[in-house]
Amino acid sequence: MTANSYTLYYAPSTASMVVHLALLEIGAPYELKRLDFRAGEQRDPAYLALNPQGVVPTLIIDGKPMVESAALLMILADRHPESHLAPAPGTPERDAWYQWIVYLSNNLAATYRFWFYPLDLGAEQHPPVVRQALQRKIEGIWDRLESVLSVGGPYLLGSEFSGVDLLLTMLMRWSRNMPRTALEWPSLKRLADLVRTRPSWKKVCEIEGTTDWPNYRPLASEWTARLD
Ligand SMILES: N[C@@H](CCC(=O)N[C@@H](CS)C(=O)NCC(=O)O)C(=O)O
Repeated sequence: MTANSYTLYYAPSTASMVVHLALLEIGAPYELKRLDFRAGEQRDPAYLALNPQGVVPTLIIDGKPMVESAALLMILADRHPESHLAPAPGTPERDAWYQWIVYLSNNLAATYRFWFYPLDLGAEQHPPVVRQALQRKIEGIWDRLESVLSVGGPYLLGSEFSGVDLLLTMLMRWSRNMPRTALEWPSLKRLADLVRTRPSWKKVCEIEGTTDWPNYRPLASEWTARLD
């Protein structure tokens, strides 16, 4: 086994996307293993041995399975400082980088999990009151980010792109079938437009076979939780 050997277990359009994007930004060789969610491959015992929660991503780093998309982004940034996915350690920019990764992961990603997986809250479908509460929470996060980015953008750390912008853009993309997509917030749209012009974004869409996300406005009748 050589140093920097990476195998990413992924499913298109999911939390594995940010890890895939980071690997592409780094330019390190990696192997991909796609899981078919419809076939329930994430609950296969062999996969559960790697990732007991039965979710993606799992990144095998030099033979060791590691999980949690935000942690994997931080680990990859540390292992490849030359990729500038993170500012230098010990700087105020690095402090802000940690802050935003944890904010996005704890607030936005965690709320999305409930939005997309009603069974986590014990129901096949959310009652309208829960659905509206989750939508309000997500939109409140867009409001907060918009106020930060409108004065301090275009990126989350200001003028410099970093890996946290990959995380944010992936999470914004998940709103594309919601009543209001994150692209309705102008400074968020500006950030996403910048990230979507990066070669890593184009490449990830090509490899995973996902669409970029158009300015799609669903009809109210289509307001269903959909991952793809
Ligand atoms: N906190 C985890 C969440 C991972 C997660 O929920 N992944 C979803 C896709 S976005 C998944 O694998 N779902 C399959 C399932 O729950 O059956 C992370 O960020 O890595």
